[in-house]
Amino acid sequence: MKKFDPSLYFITDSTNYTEEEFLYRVEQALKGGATLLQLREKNKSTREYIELAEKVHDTAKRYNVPLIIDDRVDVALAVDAEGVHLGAEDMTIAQARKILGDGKIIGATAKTVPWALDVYGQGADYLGVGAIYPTTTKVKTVLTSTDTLRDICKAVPIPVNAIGGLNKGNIDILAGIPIAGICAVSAIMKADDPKTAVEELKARAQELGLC
Ligand code: TZP
Ligand code: MG
Repeated sequence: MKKFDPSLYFITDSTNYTEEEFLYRVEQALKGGATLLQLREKNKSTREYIELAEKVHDTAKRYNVPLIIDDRVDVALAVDAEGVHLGAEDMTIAQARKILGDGKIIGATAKTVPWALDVYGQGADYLGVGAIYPTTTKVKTVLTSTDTLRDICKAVPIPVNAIGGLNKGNIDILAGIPIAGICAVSAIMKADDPKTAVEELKARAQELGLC
């Protein structure tokens, strides 16, 4: 499967949740209309990552939403996930493409135009660009300006998603930039009700013509 809709890209963070609560929240977000799902685990063993990915993949399949695995091509292969997301410290996009073939989605982080052109040239299917705003999510990142985001959108023909500190109250800053969608972790993961959070974020993004 290669066709995917990045418009409301939900990226998980299981920190501080029991597995049961985490899986419930993921499912609620899918019910709310998340169009793409990324399992993002930074502290699990390989085996734990695979076990959780299997469960999340079972849920995602019931909603027909592709599952992207953060950082780990081996974990993606082990659970036959639909794709991976790779950053500057991970395997290169070219290496991942060689292993995964053309059928899998490969997403890349990019924070500058040259970087975006490089990963696009290596075969990336979409880009995540940010952080647009400071974020409280466990991440080593610097801010990316909306001018750079716009330049990246214009430089590559693949979908570009904005990421970093985004929520329904601040995505108006993205209006007029030809992004394909928005990524959110905490706005959904930490919401009282992840289903409503996705519905509201999606409605606001649509209102602003962002997706
Ligand atoms: N890459 C850039 S910012 C970020 C990642 C993974 C974290 C986004 O999380 P949040 O909670 O939506 O700010
Ligand atoms: Mg990574």
